[in-house]
Amino acid sequence: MTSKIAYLTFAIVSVMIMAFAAHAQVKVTVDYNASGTGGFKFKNVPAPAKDDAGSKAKFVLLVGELDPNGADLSALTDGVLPVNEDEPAANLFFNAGGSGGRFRMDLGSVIEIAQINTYSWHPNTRGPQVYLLYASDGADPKFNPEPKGNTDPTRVGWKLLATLDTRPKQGQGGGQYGVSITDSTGALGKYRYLLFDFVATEMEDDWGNTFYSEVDVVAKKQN
Ligand SMILES: [Ca+2]
Repeated sequence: MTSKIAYLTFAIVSVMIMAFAAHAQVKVTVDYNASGTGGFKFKNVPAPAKDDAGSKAKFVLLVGELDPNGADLSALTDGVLPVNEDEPAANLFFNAGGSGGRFRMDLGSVIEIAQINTYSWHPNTRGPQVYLLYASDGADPKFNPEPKGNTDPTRVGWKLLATLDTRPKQGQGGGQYGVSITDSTGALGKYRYLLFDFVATEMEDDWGNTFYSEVDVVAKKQN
């Protein structure tokens, strides 16, 4: 029994090291305004853009249900932002009581991506962002464009770009968040598809699914 546990520990540590090596260049910048600002202006993370490369993306919901009190997936790229801290109709969020969900964005063609930025706003536990982000150019012969259920995207042609969690160590984390995912080389890579696994910030009550206001995909400027 002891040796089995020791083996498992070793296996987990190995996976963590490999994951670190594969994604060492990806940088996640998190910015926060406790009371929020009009237009989501942050110190480091750029304010949301209207004409970014994600603005015409097509969405497919793969796992989970959207909350009928919120907007649909297209609200993530419409360039329209909530003007106050608790505005369900201006945000995308998964259904009350659920643990989150998964959706895919199709950018229409392969583009070189410089940044992926996500924005959220809520007065308490639905403010912080917790998600996994995968990307693919669709070229892998094993590529599954719609991995559902418990399918691990990395086994069907997707690359895990980032895992992030902006929850504070203490408190509910209410406020406005901007997250920017970049790479030290200036580009995250060439991708057509993005897959988000949004995770609820808590399951102590039914209100843990984050109010996401916008997702921007910034193409790398070509020389
Ligand atoms: Ca929006």
